[in-house]
Amino acid sequence: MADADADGPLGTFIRPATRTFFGAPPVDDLSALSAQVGFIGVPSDQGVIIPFIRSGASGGPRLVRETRTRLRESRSDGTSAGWFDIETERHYLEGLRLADCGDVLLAPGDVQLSLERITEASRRIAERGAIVAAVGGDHSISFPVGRGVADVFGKVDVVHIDAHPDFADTIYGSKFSHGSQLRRLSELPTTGNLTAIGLRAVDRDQYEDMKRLGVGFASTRAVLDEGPEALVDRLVRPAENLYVSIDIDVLDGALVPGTTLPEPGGIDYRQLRALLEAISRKGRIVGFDIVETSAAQADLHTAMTTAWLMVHFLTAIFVGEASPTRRILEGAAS
Ligand SMILES: [Mn+2]
Repeated sequence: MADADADGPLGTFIRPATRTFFGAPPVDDLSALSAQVGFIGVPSDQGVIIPFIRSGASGGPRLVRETRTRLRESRSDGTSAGWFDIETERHYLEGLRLADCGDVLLAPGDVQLSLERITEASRRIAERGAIVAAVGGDHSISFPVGRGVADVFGKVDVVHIDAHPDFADTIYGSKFSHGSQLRRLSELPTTGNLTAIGLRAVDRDQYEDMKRLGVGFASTRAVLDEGPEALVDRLVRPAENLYVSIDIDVLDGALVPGTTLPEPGGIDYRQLRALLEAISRKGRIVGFDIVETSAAQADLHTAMTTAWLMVHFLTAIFVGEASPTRRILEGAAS
């Protein structure tokens, strides 16, 4: 059979020197973006609580670009060659239009300006009709990315998947760390229902605040006891628009030694994948981020896990039988 790898943009045996996410065509003019998924790297360390936590998540986008899943590089027409799944004996995502929109140029020493740039990039990708797929970076980026997506879609429900709630009003006096971004998202008038899943390392005051402010939440134990599908069905309400924020540290610390703050006792890859598949059935996915893949330990295993998770989530979004995103996009295309 034909080798899916052979049909690269430069022919059979060479590839562009600069790697992009999944070999997607690079886009440097967002106003000309024409894709179903727009990847954007957000190489931020600015939200990390230093010196208590080791930084390095700014290297996440580079590490994820360097990995290689079974999702093959672009065909000569620029669309994805897709990936083969032996478990279902099907080929997924062939012909999907992916684009690598590059990295947000963060403003050195100016957090507010950096946040504005992240929001602007996300808004412009969403305006072009692409799902915003942001790769962090530390978790503080979810607030500006989610804000940019909500600028385009209006009401957006948020699902936060993380070992930690990141729901502190302030941490050491700052409102924009990687421990506060869910709280900032909750304050946006565009944010609807908010759900946090996979929690196991939680300060009591954040637990009390989530209860007081109506955030739906589930501990890691609840995911294990109920199972991912039943838990999502109980906790995540059907939504018109959904933004999903995935901290890779929701996985057991042994599985992701290259994340910023690995926590023991987490869920495994299959359980996280099942959570995302169940969430993809709850509403149109208008954007997601995947964060805290860190270069501090130069761990390509964690980056590979991150990349595979994106492939599996995109497959659920674009191929899943009960995916509202798929129905909406097919309706728009016909
Ligand atoms: Mn987090």
